[in-house]
Amino acid sequence: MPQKRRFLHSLLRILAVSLIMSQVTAQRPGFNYDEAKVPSYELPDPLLSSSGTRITSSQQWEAARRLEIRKLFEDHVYGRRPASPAKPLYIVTSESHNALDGQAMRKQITIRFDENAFPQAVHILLYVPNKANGPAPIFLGYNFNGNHTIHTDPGIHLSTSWMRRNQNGNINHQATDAARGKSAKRWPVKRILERGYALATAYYGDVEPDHAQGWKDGIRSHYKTDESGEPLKLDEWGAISAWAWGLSRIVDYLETEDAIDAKRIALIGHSRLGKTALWAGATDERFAITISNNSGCGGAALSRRAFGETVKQINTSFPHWFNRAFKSYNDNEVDLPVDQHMLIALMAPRPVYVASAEEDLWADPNGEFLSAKGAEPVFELYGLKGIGVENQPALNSPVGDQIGYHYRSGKHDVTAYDWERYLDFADRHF
Ligand code: GTR
Repeated sequence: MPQKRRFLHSLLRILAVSLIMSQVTAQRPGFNYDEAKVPSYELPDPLLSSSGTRITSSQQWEAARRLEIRKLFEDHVYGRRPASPAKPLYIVTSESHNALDGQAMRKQITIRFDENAFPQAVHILLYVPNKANGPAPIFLGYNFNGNHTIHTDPGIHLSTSWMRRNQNGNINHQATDAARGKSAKRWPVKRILERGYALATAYYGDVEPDHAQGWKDGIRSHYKTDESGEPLKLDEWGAISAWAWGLSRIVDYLETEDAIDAKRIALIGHSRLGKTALWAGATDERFAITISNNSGCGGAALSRRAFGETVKQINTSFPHWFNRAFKSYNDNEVDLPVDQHMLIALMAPRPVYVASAEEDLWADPNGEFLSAKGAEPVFELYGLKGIGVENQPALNSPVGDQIGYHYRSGKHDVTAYDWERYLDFADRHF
């Protein structure tokens, strides 16, 4: 008997090891996925200003260091952005008070940024729970493939925008009815509404199509000056900054919507849209909570940690996401005046949540944790507790107070598990 048990034990061990190995080899080859092989690095101190002043109070942080760090991210990573449009148009294209079997009000709104001929339009899909008494708190997040993919609700307009993927119901980069509901697994609409939250979403490609020449059909071809009226050249800001600007424009609209409590907006984004959410949350304080789901390199993960995707790789695969200056940090992360923990610190004192997935080694789960952890000293200036633990927690064991974090089992994705944590986090802070 003991022999049989020993045999079973070693069999199980072999199975476990080969499972881990298959996960590692399923990642892109030629990159580091071994924690033991991460060279040592030193992070810039969020509380040491470039003039050498040590920041010891939230007043000092807000008066000087916060702005300084924001500007460093503008200049070296994402780029500046234009002012908000003077006269946006909000066109309600449909409204039903009996959507989803009576659970919600569904409204679709088109934003046109200016009255002039500029064709760019962003289409918002909004659900508000009918059971809400008073303006509802809301989750806002871009979708990857068009509003019609988040639910099979036949009332959702089919997007006519260019679609990045030529699959899952898209033909010649145009959506067809076959694409309806294709991303529904990532959007538990019913559950969000049940828990008392409204939901707003829009297709990020409405703001700028996600490819190297996408700027030609996006807002970057239209806006040529920044917030202070200075010239803003195309390569001085990237698509992530353009998409983040678009999220702020959706907030402009939400502030006019009676059914919504615009003081309780939780912004969520996955992967490249998680990077976008973090930059939007850092630049616009109207986002009361910011949630980064598996955002990885250029998002929550530390750039200096050589693990998974690198700055050089992201700039090579996606030359349009960041500004020109960021490319000078290819193979040269050490010279970056910031690292991503400082991006998370820019949310302070507002709550922020970072989530990683076990099999998502490309996004460097531990690097995402360490960056959330590295933002803690700034939250402490406000007397707030950040993440509260020293090391990355065990799988599926969420931690944190003002900075939430979890490391779930499974792949690079947004799952029901993730959403439950975000809903709990929002309940706790709203
Ligand atoms: C990957 C990219 C990641 C992440 C992801 C996504 O190819 O390397 O940084 O952004 O795409 O957005 O799906």
